[in-house]
Amino acid sequence: MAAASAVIIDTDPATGYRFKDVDDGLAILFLLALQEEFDVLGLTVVHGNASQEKAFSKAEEIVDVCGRSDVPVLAGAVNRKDLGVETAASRFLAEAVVENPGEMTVLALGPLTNVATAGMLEGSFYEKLGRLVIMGGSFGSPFEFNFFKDTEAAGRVLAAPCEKVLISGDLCRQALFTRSDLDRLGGMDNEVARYLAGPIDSWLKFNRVVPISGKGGGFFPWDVVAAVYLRRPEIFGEFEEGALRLRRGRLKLGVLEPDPEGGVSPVKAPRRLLEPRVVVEEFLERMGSDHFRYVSNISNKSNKGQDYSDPAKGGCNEC
Ligand SMILES: [Ca+2]
Repeated sequence: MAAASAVIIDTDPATGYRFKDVDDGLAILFLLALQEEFDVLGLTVVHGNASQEKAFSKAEEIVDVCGRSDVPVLAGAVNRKDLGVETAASRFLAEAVVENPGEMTVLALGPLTNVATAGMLEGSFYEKLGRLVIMGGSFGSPFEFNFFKDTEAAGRVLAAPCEKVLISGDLCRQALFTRSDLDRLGGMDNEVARYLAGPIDSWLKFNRVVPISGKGGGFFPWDVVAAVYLRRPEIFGEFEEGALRLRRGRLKLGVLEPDPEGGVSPVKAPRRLLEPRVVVEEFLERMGSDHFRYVSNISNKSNKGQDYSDPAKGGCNEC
C-alpha cells in the first residue's frame, strides 16, 4: 500500500455553535477517517466561521472526540490584521513544508491569513509546498466568505508560485447535504456520527428558515467538497487553468477575475462536479465505515459538542 500522504488542514471549525456552518468539522473527520490514505499532521486554526478562540476549542474537541488527540492543534491568526504576524499555526505550516519539500498538502478551509503568513515567514514556503487546495473565491455569485474575510491574504496566495487548486463557492453549490443524508448519518453505529448529527440537524433547520445555503433543501457542504477533492479528483471536471486575482473596487467580496499580469502562477479551478452526489456519499461512506466504530470518547464531550451558546452572527459561506 502506498504511504499515506501528509496533510495539514488549515481550518476555522464552528461545528455545533449556534447558527454556524458545520462544514469544517465534517471535512476534518472525513480525512481523519481515511487514516490509511491521509496522514493529518496537524490542524492550524484560523479566524473565520468563529472567533479564533472558539474555533481552536472546537478543533481540539473534534480530534478528541474521534480519539485522535495525537493530532496537534495550533492557534493562528485572530483576524486579518494578523497577516504577517507569526503564530503557532503559521510557524507550524512554514516548518512542516520546508522540512518536507514537495511532500506536504495544505488543505485551506478558512480565510488564508495563516497560509499567507507562512509564506511571509519562510521565503521557500511556496516552492517547497507539494500542493495547496483552497476552498474559497467565487466566479459567479457576488460573495464568498473565506476570501472576503482576508482579501489581502487571498491575493497573496493566488499569486504565489506553487500548484494551487481552487474549490470555489460556485463549485460547492453543486453538492447538497439533505435531511435524508442526516437520517443515514444518525442511524450509524458509531458515536462520531452521532456527535455530528445534532449540529447538522440544527444547521438544516436553520437553513430551512433562513435559506442562506442550499435554498432550504439542505446545505452546501463547502469544505467537504474540498476535502473530497483530495481523494476523488476525477469527479471534478472542466478545469480552468490561468492566473486569477480578486476583483478590485466595491465588488471585491471574494469574487475572482482573470489576472492578465499573473501568468507565472496559474490556478487550477474545477468548474463542475461531474458526479455531485459522490461528495456526500464519500463522506457518509467513511462515517459509516469501521474506522470510528470503536471510538467512545464522546461521553465527556457531548455537552461541548452541542454548544449552541455562541451569540455571534455570521459564519457560513453565504452569511
Ligand atoms: Ca471553513
